[in-house]
Amino acid sequence: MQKRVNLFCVLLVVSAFAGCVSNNQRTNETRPNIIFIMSDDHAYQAISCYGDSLNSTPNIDKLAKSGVRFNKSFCTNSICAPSRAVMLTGTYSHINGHVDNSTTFDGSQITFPKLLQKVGYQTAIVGKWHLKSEPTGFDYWNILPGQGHYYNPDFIDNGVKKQMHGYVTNITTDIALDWIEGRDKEKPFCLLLHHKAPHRNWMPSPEYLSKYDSVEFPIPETFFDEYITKGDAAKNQEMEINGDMMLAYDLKIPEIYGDDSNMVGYKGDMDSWLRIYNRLDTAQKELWNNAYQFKNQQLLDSQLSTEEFAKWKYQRYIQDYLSCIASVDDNIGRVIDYLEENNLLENTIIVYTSDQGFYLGEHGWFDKRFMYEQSLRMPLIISYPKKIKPSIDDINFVMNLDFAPTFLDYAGVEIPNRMQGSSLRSILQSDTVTSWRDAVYYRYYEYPGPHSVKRHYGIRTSRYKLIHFYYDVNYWELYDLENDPLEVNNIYESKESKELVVGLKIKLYKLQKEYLDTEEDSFLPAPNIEVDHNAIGCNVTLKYPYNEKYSGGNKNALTDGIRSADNGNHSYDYSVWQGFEGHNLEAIIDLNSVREITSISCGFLQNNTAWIFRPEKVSFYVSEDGKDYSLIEEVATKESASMTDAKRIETNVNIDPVKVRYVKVIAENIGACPDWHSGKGKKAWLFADEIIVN
Ligand code: SGN
Ligand code: CA
Repeated sequence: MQKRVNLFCVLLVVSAFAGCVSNNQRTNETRPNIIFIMSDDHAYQAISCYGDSLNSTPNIDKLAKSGVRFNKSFCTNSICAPSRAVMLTGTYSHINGHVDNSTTFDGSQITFPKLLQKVGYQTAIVGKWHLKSEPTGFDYWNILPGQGHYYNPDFIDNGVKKQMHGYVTNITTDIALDWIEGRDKEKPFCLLLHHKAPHRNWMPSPEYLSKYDSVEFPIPETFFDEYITKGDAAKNQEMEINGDMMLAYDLKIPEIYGDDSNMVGYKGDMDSWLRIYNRLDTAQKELWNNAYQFKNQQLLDSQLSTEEFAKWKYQRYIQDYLSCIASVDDNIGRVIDYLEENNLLENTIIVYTSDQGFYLGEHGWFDKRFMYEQSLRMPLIISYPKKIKPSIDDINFVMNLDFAPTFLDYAGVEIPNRMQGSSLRSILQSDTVTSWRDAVYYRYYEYPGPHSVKRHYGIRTSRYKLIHFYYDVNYWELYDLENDPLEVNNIYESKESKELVVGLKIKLYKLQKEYLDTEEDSFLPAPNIEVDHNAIGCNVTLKYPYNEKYSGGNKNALTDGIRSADNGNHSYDYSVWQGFEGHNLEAIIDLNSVREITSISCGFLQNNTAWIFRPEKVSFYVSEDGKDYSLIEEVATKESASMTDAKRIETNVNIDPVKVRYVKVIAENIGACPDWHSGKGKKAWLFADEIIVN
């Protein structure tokens, strides 16, 4: 609240000032430019100014030297698209609606670029966007589709897709600098320069392919963590360097499979890898092969134990990851140089951050999502030579929630009440800050989902962290960050923690109330639906097998009386769907005796982003003896409204009552992903949840 009062004073000053100067003067003298640089998944552990770092990032460090380095900067929901939505709107995920990566951003809501644009800022976003809907509030946008590619990436330039030649981090910077150069120099600007790097699958630029070949990085203390005091979420995640990284796609050792296409994971891994590798042109491939083939051969020639191989994987991961960061740092140097040469440095707020933290082998992990420190904490550096003193090291609890209010505050725009963060201006400009938050509230939703990190929420104070895991589990973890900075000793159950837990829960519930997030069951996948019908429990014979990965829970899932809910574009519970990869669903149901039936139906999933397509045609047959089948009807499924939203499609036939014992359903898989799809030519999936016979 204190902050709002301050802001009000600022606004009065700004508008009084505006009254006595011309618009141009006001623009140039009082309103700063903003360059908001963000990388994807850049861990603070990989920035040299953040202490005992693994690498050297001279340009990011230079920014820190000229401004403020935040040491306690946190995100509200440690995952890409949600964090970006928080930054744009200044609101928590449950307010802006973007709770997970599968959501489509509602671009009609208030964002800071829109408000800056309204008061005469030129606004642009270049690079990663990831919010699915088209950017709103930008005069210029040139974004990577989806996650983007490292080599020869496609860009969508104000709606038009074109492929660029080269390395993504350099190209993103080129486009950004071109835009700054070509802007209207009479107006202030706000540029969001958002890098894809160092996101998975960590592909270094040609000049850095061998950068860390001779460096052996220290293995994190918790690399072989067995999660002894932790609950099911930590034990069942799928983000372990040793167990979950793909050998070709992540670790760049496709040679390891030799001719053995029966090796576990071979197909999916090689598909993913080749799709990426084949973007390289001949010259790039040659550079790539020259760099990797020799080191890969060394690995193949050595006889590593399981533990040694795990350590090798860690080294390869960190080498590639840090090499990607070397390009990010170089390109930040280019931006600083440009601003310096063009006399823009003084009056430009430069922010460097990442969408969240990242694991670099701590607990044995890569990726993020958990509320544990490495993914909760984000790097954050802000420089603004005109107003901010150099070399400040700050320990206030700041959040990605605060970015929007901060930009608006500096631009002299009123901060909308809807925004839940606070302007960092008082922290940035004064030495002692009174009345600032002393705890952060966190909530993560994307489960079921990639990497299988269970839903949780919690509170972090300066000393403690209390986390509640919910949905399909119900338990708490508590860490004493002072005595246990590695978060390996969950003390929730200990007797001595009792009083502490009570106090922390009160604080947590208070924050939930303040942020309007008091419902635990919000944004859950809709529960599955129980249907009563005549084929429940009946034996199903499949002509082509379902893929074991998506069995629907059991082999008779198609007649178990459970189907998925129709939950629009929101996350589906994949556990009820039976998946058929690259071929048809052809099922015969034996009703055990001759019965009168009047309808047959079947539910299918369309989720194109997950390579799951509706069948174009579904044919329903019946038979009395299981030998002669008569076709009842062929049903063509209709295209659903949007290709990006997931949708359940029910196909149904009504029949004049007939007496039959066998029912046959043939649903035609489209076979291969269509030309417009990223999986073009690769096997398409067909998902069915229940064949309902009445
Ligand atoms: C992809 C990655 C995951 C990553 C998510 C979310 N797999 O699915 O490792 O967690 O994106 O990342 S990959 O095989 O496609 O690389 S995020 O940055 O968008 O949140
Ligand atoms: Ca079912």
